[in-house]
Amino acid sequence: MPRLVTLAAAQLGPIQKSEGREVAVERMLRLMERAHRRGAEVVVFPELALTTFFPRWNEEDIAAADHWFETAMPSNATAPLFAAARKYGIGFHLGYAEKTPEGRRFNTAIYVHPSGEIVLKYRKIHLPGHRDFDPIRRVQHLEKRYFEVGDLGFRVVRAPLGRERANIGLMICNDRRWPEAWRVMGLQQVEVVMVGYNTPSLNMDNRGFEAHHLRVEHSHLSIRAGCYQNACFAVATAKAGTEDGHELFGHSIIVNPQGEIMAQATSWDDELITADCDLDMCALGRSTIFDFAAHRRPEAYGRITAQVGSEPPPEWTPAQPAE
Ligand code: ING
Repeated sequence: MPRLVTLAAAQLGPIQKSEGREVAVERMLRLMERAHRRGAEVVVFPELALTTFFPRWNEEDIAAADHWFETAMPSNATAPLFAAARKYGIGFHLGYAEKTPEGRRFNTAIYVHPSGEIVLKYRKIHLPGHRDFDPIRRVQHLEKRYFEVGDLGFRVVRAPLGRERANIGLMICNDRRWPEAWRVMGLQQVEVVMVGYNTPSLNMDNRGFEAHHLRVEHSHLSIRAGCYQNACFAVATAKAGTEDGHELFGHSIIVNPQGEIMAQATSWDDELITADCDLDMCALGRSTIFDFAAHRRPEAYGRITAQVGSEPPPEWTPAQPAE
């Protein structure tokens, strides 16, 4: 008997710096209503879904950025999302900037049960970009300034998903580029990874040429590989479009454990894509090619946790001197 769940990626178009949370929440409620009509049981919203991608803006005094952060979840502004979840019987994933009562700041994501209860929380571990204003860059990417490295690890939990129960894991944006993030969850038998992202459509590092089409290609490559190599589904949802002149790409996708793209957004605006996912599809990879217990050799992987950066290899020299 298949364990069928209808998953949805609720891609958001741009949110301008001047637009408040209520604008984003209103658009998200429309997408939840559409998801309900489509029979979707879970909706995945993007990273930092309530505001513009503010790490592109430098604030000397970090407290001046506090208005981008949520100090409560749900809050008055986000309570309608929790009410809609109960009304439609839909679970949802939400990415947002979190400021804790102790004043710590994280790039955070939660998965919320249709009852409105938070099932799982994750705080972004791989923070790309830089800490201080970088004059070389075309656009700033100050995630290391505004957020601490997440302290909750890559946890997987078995919880209701639609009418079934599934092993659910969360990651955020840049995490998808790091195979370690996928594998730590694969080692917990993750079946559905929910990942939101805000990714510039052009390389802003200004430190070398990257062909434009590779921006989307690299994102899809990372997600498809993660799913295939860990026998899981992923719902990857973009915030897209032009925010105050800065373009983010869309191309949200739902991927199956064979690494196949089941559905893809084609706009750079608010768009809902859905897929009927048979969670039992994870079992094939997990019991054959990626049967970790049968095939993995951790004794050969020491460098992966022993090292942070890479180091140059030893030089080879010929045993016999050249004539
Ligand atoms: N954004 C980008 C991402 O990882 C980036 C940053 C883009 C890094 C392209 C490397 C290459 O998709 C966030 N928010 O992590």
